[in-house]
Amino acid sequence: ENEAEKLEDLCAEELEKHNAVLIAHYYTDPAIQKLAEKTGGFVGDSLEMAKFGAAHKADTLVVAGVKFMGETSKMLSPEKRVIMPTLEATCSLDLGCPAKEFKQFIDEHPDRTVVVYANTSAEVKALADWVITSSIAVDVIEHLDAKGEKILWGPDRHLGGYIQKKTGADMILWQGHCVVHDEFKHIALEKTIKMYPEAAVLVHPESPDSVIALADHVGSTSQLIKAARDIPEEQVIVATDKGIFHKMQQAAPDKDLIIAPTAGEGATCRSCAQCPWMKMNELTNLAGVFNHDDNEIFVEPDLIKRALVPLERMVSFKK
Ligand code: CIZ
Ligand code: SF4
Repeated sequence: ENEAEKLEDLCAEELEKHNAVLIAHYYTDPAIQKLAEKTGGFVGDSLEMAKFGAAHKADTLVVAGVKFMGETSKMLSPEKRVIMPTLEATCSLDLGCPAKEFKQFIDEHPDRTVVVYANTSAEVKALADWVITSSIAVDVIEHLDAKGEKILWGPDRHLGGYIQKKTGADMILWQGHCVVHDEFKHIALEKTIKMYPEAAVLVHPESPDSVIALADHVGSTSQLIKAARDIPEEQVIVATDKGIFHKMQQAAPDKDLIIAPTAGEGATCRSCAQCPWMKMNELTNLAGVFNHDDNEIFVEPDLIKRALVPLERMVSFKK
């Protein structure tokens, strides 16, 4: 047995000993995703992760992802213990949307329905009428627009702009962005497309609109995985965190997956299609997750009560 296998076994033993289940995001290290698969846990997008956690019988949910995912899991399963390999793992959308300033933004537009992306703090969710993920974003905004509602959207400006274009809804956007998706580049992607003229282009809508414009398919993580499986093309260029390749390759085993370029030629990228916070989830900190008490997620009961209103709308939304 090599070191990595030993660590993996140790993690699996610890999970079992503590009646815990591992719930991982698509963007985490494949080693973490494999462990979740092997131990009866789950790999998915943030909404699927929270739903899986709420339905599971384990006492403890180990959430490998970023802080807002731990918080959402806790709010949907307040009776369970929710712990994370590290509480340092956050998200540039969450960081770029402080509750106090977002509250001011809302107060400036009292006539608007407040819709926030799941990638926000519990405090920001508690201010919202709706929480949505990218998998249901367009459908929910269409539903609200049809009722004549005007929207105040936060925090991702690219996703917001994409939904606005797609639905024609009246939307005012908070100007946040994801450091990973914001780095996908139009010109460099055009070059990649020239190199692989037969390839289909799949893009996550947190990417800039100039990159979305080159896409054959735009969608959430789970939707992109389904697209990779269902499209006829043998080659697929993908603009999202490359952690997704683990599950995408399982869904489309014979296809050639190519990561979209994150910066112009010769330039250095900050994230290189890898979320710096997702990357903080490692087998080493996962192995020790039960040994200390400073990595548990707590959310104030009053905050849970308020945030659950828009969260439950998200969970029970049907097109
Ligand atoms: O970019 C993210 O963090 C995503 C795609 C989150 C999610 O909803 O799974
Ligand atoms: Fe946030 Fe972007 Fe990382 Fe997702 S990939 S957690 S949106 S910084």
